[in-house]
Amino acid sequence: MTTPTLKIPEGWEGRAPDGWDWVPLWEAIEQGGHIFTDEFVRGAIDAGINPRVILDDGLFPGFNLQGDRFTEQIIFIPEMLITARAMKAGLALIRPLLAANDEKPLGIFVMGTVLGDMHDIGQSIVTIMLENAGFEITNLGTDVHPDRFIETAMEQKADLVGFSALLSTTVYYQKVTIEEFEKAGHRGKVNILIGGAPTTQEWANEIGADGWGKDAIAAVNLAKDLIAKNREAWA
Ligand code: B12
Repeated sequence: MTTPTLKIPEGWEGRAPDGWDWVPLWEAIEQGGHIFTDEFVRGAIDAGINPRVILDDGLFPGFNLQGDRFTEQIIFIPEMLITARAMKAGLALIRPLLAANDEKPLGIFVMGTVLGDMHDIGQSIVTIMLENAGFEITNLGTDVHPDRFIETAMEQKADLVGFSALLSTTVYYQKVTIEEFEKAGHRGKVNILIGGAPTTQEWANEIGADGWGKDAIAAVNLAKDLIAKNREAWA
């Protein structure tokens, strides 16, 4: 077993104002201090720090430290949950700053975490980045039944649908949800993207997804590449 340590983002000083100190935020996320996180992130925004820098240099170090401890079973669900709550308090503040302006959306995207899976930090980050890139997103949250994905895709006339899964047991529902789109006769109308730590390009190929994104940047590039393909399908 390795003892997890805080990974300090290289060169962070150059991305923050002189004298800035992220340590209180790293510790707040680590300890699950969501109220302090909210206040600190507001201060970082007021100080003019780029929201992506706040995410990478401010929010992730404490989250990743706890994530590594959770993986090593040094901490357990309650501690991880309060860290996730603090992380989400920070994400909520930077989301509007990263969101796109009111131009016509690049495409309509329905995102969610599949049935049985409660993990939503990664898909929330992908959602923010897609919004930032100009997509209109409906995020269905976690534990999403295949029927709900299908109903929402129909209502929204979605171009793209994204299924996140973090458990080796729930990736199965990525496959099931694709099958349900097929059974409902809507598979040809949407591009389906999958993601989440246990997923791979091979898994995406195997279950017939249109793409796999290893992270939020890959997800945006993929979504942009796919958008033209089925644009007229709902016409
Ligand atoms: C936080 C966390 C939790 C929190 C979730 C809180 C929340 N609101 O999300 C809580 C405490 C609730 C939790 C619970 C459980 N967890 Co958990 N959890 C984690 C942890 C530490 C971090 C996950 C995370 O947020 N990563 C950070 C984000 C940014 O990364 P990401 O999700 O991979 O997303 C990126 C990419 O994958 C991609 N992406 C993600 N989604 C999508 C979607 C699309 C469409 C695209 C294109 C891309 C994309 O882009 C994202 C951004 O770059 C991981 C371990 C780890 N260090 O990863 C374990 C982990 C995922 N959990 C695990 C387990 C076992 C569980 C539990 C079963 C524990 C238990 N005994 O009950 C429960 C399951 C509950 C359930 N039914 O879902 C295991 C899974 C093992 C496995 N392979 O199945 C892990 C790997 C820990 C471990 N090694 O043991 N967990």
